[in-house]
Amino acid sequence: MSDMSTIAHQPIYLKNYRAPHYLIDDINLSVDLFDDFAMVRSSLRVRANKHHETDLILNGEGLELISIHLEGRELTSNEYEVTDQLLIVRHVPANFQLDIVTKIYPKKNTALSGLYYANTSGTYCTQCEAEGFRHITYYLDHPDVLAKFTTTITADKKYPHLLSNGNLTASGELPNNRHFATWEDPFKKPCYLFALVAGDFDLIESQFTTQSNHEVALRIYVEKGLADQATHAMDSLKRAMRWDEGTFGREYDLDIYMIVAIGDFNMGAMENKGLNIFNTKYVLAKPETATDDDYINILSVIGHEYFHNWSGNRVTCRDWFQLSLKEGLTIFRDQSFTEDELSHAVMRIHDVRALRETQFPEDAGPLAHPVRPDAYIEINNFYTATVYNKGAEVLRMLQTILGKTTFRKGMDLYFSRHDGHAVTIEDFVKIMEDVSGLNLAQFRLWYTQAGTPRVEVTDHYDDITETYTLHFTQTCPPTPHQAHKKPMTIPIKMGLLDQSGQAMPLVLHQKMQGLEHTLLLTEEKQEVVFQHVTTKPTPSLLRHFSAPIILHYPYTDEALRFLFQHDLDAFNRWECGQQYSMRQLLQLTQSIEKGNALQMNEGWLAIYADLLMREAKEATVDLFFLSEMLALPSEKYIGEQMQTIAVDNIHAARVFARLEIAKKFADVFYQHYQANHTHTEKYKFDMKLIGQRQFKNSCLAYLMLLPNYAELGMTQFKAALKHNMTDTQVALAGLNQLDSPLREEALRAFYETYRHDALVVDKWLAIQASCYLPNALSQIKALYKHPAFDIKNPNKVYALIGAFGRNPTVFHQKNGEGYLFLADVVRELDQLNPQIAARMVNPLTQWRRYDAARQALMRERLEALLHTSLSSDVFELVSKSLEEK
Ligand code: B3K
Ligand code: ZN
Repeated sequence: MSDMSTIAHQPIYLKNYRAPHYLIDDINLSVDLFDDFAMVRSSLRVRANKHHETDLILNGEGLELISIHLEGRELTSNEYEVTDQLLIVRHVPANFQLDIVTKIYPKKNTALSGLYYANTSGTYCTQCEAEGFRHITYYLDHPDVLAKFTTTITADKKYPHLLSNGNLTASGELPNNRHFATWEDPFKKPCYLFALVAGDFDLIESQFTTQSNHEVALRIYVEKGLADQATHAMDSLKRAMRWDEGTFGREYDLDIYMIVAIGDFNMGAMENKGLNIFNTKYVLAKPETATDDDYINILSVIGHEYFHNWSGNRVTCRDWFQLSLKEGLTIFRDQSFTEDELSHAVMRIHDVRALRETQFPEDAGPLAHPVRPDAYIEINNFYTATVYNKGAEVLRMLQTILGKTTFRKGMDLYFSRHDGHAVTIEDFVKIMEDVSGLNLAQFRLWYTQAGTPRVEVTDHYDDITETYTLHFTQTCPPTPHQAHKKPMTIPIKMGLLDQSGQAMPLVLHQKMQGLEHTLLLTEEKQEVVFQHVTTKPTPSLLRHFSAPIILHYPYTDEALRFLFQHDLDAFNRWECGQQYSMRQLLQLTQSIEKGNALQMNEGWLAIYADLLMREAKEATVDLFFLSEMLALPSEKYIGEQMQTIAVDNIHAARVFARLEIAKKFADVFYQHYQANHTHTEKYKFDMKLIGQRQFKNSCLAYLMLLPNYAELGMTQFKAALKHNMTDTQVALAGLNQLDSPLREEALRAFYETYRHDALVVDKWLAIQASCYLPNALSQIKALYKHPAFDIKNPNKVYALIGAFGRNPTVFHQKNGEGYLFLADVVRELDQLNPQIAARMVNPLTQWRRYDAARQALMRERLEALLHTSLSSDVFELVSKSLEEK
């Protein structure tokens, strides 16, 4: 690794946190937008904080400083110093006015951080979290500096909508076909929540009356002509507002709530106060272009950004190490919201699947970090599954341990005690201790220890004493810079089933605990003895996934099948099915490795028979849930169970199993398909219809593995095209894996139909990037050059390159071509947009999990990258992934 690059990328440590020397109470910002540049005038009211030092150090990057005045007097060049990243004003008084003018170039901003011009939408917009504001003007760009913002925007009238945070206080005409608008945000906020938008939009409007009868104007701004695609987003917003009042007593606080949808956006969305900016992907939906999953994701992301108004905006983070304070909490809130609104079982399954496929590998790899990291080089690299999703799991555990009522009390106290402040995770945990009277010292380890804990469970039944004993042993593997771990507090929600599948009463310490109980593990080894257990029970453990751990109990195949049928906890029914399938898939993988003949296990097929012939026919069946029960564990998750991920054998095993299931149950799949497929029914976002669509499409996906049914897929594809994207996409995804002229025909028709709809073109790219036919990589490379692809547009990169990186057999093909292609893309991307480049490099950083030949090829690419000039974003990930263990 070259010394130069190491010196340029210095880590920042939590232990070095200091309160700011200066505070800014008010900022008056005026942004004049011109075709080629923007002038930014910022008037700051600055005051010394407790520790008065005489130099004021402001952050600023890529700015042209035009002038600087202190108390109205222009400073001479020896009174301040400008570096690449700072503006240092020497010998300032304790309280003063600072006026700074800078010039910036939004159209040249390809990193999409700060103020930029979004090409695909033809609008100006901002993204300031985490450190974008310093690309707009010199400022104390830290979350613990809270100021009142007044913002004036001037622009040509071709941008009719000029928006910023808070309430509109003035607007009007200016000479030269220009106009202005002034916005005032009454709530003090850190600059990462600042937003500005200038553009031409269609607007959909509605109102919401809060529980205390406050009228709020709701506005969603979308690209011209797309207003009909914002109705689901508007509906989702109202559902979120109502839910947060009912569940957490949180009410909205401004007169207006605005959402703007932008086509070029690095992330999903951003919670700027009163003016959320969203990726179009999480706003726009209509039946012919959006799938059920898109509709669900919109509900959840709209909810997420709305919930941030309290968990993030009213109470914010002291520093970026506390990121999970707002992100973990807000994910927890949005997960609870979609569970309540849609389905407790299915949403939990989705969330756990995502956790296992993204966060568990992160926790087991070279980039593992605690939910509250203690060092970073580039904070944007820490918007991770660990900070977000594991952070949410930690709060879910806290709610489980404290009980809903006490947890809610804690939330209320958190919001009232810290309203208007920038606080820490410790402040949050302290409150939960205050309201519960519990000592959470050990629980805090969830924030500081990285790695996924593993819990081994064994049991013993004594029919003489009628006691049943569970033995638990917990361990947590070493992670970078953390060799040894302490035992953690782990809540295990559980129940016992008797031989007929009935829940057994749980008696502990001679006390009746009901039919379900949460055990709290705290020791490395622990034992729990249940009394009055009249027959040998089958334990159902970790219900609803009550802790983010890997739990292992040595179930027999029969016991798994039994729980799969009888467990009262829907999540665990699914989980037992997954465990059963996982066993079989791992055995098949081994058989392939040894060159043995492959055979399907009868018990496994019996599970499918039971689902399809019995459960699917019951009057009360939940088809949405059933479609989850039909799915096999993903290749990614299978690989996670192995020391060395056998990419090709896993793929072959899974293909074999799916094909055998399809063959065995073709007729019944077809019956269910027919029974649940309607050509005429209009799409509705409704749980029953979603269930039907998901189930019949699961059946279709199996059927399409059989040559006889390719035409059935094509028929659905053609009928659904232009009407129902859920049905279109599933059929296309099936056709996409067929070496048949139907594949080309469908892909062509799809593109011709939707070539002008950016979000649907993204689907077209992602589907092809998920193809595992032999020539897939060359097709992906061709798409990279296709006019539909645009490396400057994050959604296009996520669609093509993101999906390619998740396509195991193609990315990991033995000749290393996949690695070479990805590394080339990352290098090109890093020059334009480091945040996106850093996201794309991730699959290479997992090199230690593969065989020696692949390891060598992946390392070679990583080392070559390190010898080029990299952004701190990519540098941090690549260098950490190469560090000696
Ligand atoms: N808070 C933003 C994420 C910002 C990411 C900066 N790299 C969106 C969200 O989590 O709601
Ligand atoms: Zn968030």
